[in-house]
Amino acid sequence: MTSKMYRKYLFGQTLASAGLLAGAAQAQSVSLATGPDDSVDGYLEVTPDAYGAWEATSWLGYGDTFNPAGSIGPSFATFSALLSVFVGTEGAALGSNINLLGTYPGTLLISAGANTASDTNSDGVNDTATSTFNVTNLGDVNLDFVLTQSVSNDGGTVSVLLQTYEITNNSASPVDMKLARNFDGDLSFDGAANYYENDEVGTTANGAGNGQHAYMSEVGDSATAICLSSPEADVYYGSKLGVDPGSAGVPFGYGTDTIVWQNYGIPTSWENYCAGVGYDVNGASGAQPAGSASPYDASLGLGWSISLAAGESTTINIYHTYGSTSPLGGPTCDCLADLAGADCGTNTNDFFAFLGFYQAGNPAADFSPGGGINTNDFFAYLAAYQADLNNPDCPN
Ligand SMILES: [Ca+2]
Ligand SMILES: [Ca+2]
Ligand SMILES: [Ca+2]
Ligand SMILES: [Ca+2]
Repeated sequence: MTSKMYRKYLFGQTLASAGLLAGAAQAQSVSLATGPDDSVDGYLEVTPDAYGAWEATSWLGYGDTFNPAGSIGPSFATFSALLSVFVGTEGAALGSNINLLGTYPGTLLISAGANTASDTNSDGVNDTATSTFNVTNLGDVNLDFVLTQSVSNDGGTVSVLLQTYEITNNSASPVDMKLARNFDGDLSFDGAANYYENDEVGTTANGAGNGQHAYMSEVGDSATAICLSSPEADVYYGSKLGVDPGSAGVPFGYGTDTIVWQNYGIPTSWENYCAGVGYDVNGASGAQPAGSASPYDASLGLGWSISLAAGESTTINIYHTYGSTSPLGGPTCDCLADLAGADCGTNTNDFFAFLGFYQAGNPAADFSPGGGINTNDFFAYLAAYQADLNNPDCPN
């Protein structure tokens, strides 16, 4: 047993011996799947609870199953996946798993209603769930959430879980909050005994114009990739244990630990950083990037900063795309030269971003056919920029 597994095992044993696991409600977890047959390439099953969290069976959750394109059969991908909310120095991990609640002793109170699953495409398998929950401090924090979760397949080997969180501030006071999504994948598709030691993280978000996202996969195998994305997110990160973004003294952890918790949100030095790649740059980490430490555990995250007036609502969409390094679904941007901020608007900020990518030889500057970055790409970018200036959908 590795140190990571042993640590988690001990934690579970402690809870079990304390009697805390007896009758523990994994509140309202439901199975959502793309169809009845897990032998089909692209098959996806996830088991989220009423808060949108799910965990591996080894951590007393109900797991997930994905069948990647090709000879690899159905296998599990997630250790834990959850959203956390922070208001100042108060916070809550939005999940019902007894291990999660032990790891993140929240100061905000959470309570959920029913998680109701349905079969929207009449294939005999539930694919959509709806639920509501509340986050409060019994004082000036009172947030109501309406959550819709659905799985779908693209007709091929890529499937997606879409989670839509509608958030309403029911307090009489305005609220500033930070949300953090954690996806601690432990990809088992390689079949190795220590399957979670050899995953890589990467991103293709920079220059893509479709919001912040990052992915993890078995090294170099996009069929096994899971991409975490949100058009509304402000920041992403791709984590490998031990790597210290910007040498800021806040290294990445195992993926399911308390660093984000202790910082009341994603640490500033992690924002838009991918291990082994850097800040605001596309690429992939490999299994053991510089600075990483055994057992090289990998995870992903997204962050949002949201302010709501009394009574105001907002919506965020979180996509877990299985079988691709880039997001399936969600709005895409038709602005060809939109490189800075991925905000579907083209202006001089995008031009300067291009110059930076061009100088660095970053693939985000590859605008002309053929590999490599050269003057052809420079002229192709100028043409794209001019086209955007003439496009009323790309305000500048
Ligand atoms: Ca397969
Ligand atoms: Ca169905
Ligand atoms: Ca693996
Ligand atoms: Ca992991």
